[in-house]
Amino acid sequence: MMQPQQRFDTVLIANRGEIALRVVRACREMGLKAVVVCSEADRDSAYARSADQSICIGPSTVSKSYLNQNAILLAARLTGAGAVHPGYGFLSENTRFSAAVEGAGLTFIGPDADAIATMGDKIAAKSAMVAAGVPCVPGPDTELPSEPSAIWAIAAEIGYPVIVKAAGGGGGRGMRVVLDEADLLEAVSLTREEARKAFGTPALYMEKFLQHPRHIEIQVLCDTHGNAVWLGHRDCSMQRRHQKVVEEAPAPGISDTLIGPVGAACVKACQQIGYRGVGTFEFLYEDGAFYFIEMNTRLQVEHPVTEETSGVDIVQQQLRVAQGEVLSMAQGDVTCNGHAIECRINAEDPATFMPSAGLITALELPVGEGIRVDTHVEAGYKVSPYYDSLIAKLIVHGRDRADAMQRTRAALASFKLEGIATNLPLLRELFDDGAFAKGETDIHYLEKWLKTRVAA
Ligand code: MV4
Repeated sequence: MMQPQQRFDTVLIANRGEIALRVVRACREMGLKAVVVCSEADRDSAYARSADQSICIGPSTVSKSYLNQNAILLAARLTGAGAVHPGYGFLSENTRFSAAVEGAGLTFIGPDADAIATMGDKIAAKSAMVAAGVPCVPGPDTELPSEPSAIWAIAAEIGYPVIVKAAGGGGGRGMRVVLDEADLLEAVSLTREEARKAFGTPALYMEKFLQHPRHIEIQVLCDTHGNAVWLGHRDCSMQRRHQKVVEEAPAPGISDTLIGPVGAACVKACQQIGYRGVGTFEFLYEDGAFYFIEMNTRLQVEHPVTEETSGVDIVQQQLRVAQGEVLSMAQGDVTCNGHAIECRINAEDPATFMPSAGLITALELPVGEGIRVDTHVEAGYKVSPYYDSLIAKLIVHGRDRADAMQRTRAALASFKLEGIATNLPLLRELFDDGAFAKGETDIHYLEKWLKTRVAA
């Protein structure tokens, strides 16, 4: 069911940190009022100060603040907000929250609960993509049966190695690689039990395991009138333990002729589903072919690289389509200029990756043409141990990849942050790596590099 669109003049931001500040900025630029909710730990933060109003909804623990749906809905009612922006993480892909927001007569800035539920069920997502002609990883878009002979038959048909995934999983949770048939049944039963406990459903599916893919994603934007566009692609292969470290747009070495039909299929899938808002189609890319794995129904951390290359303000667009506006651009209006790179700056030990909390005693951000830093921290800010370690995103836009990389090196060199440990030294070292400079990386590259590099 399509919700009737209603205009709103106040947006409640159900998030914290850099993304709360990013959404406040978009609201400001559009003449909307922004209300933020915050925990006791975040009362004095820049984004709480920057909003028109901030409401403390509970203690530092996320379950009592940023995940407290009733407190957030109450804050929306008290402040007269007409819409809720969930940011990323927290409640952004929570079916119940989207439904509760709309049930309270407010606009959820994101897709409807049905679309979130479909994409949250990785089997349902895959079958929707198959139906729209989006290329998927070989393997059935149906639940794995329970009879051993049927399970063996599916794996034999796909060919080893295979990967067993939980329908309720995603983002690297609930999956197991199987190299040969001797290990298959045990892997299935272990994954099934984990899935039952972690996701509340034992449903599994099976795919061909791709051994050296890149992670490439396509950004889409849809209005509520059946219009949809894709805003180009990103490469997010540079990750450690499913945490992205560097993202770039466009994905290096991918031609328009190769990815064009894939983007068109993503747009078609959105139209078939009746998708609204922004979304990301995640693909594995190996030996010249794309394979859909998951769709994220939220604004993503790495959206700025697409903003820089496409010139489209993705957060403003989210707010516009949520107001019921018709998309102001057609596919032919979307062009990609130059190259953008994002570095995630984390408060963590560069050697052990342990989170580092504490006081930022000095902060000097890089400046210059094409340099953007999305952050909520400042000198005197205390990094709390309660939340994600992401404290800033350095986004550099250059005329081509080599230019963007060279300017990223310069920006990293002049990025001064004192008082707590960060991954800045690691990023500086990574940008001196030859294979990365050539774009010769895959999803395993960073973890291998971390094991073999000679410590500086
Ligand atoms: C895969 C795969 C290889 N083959 N599926 C990990 C996160 C989740 N989004 C899906 N993931 C993978 N699915 C098939 N059929 C390898 C991964 C994977 C991965 C994917 C993207 C980025 C980083 C990754 C790291 C390890 C494994």
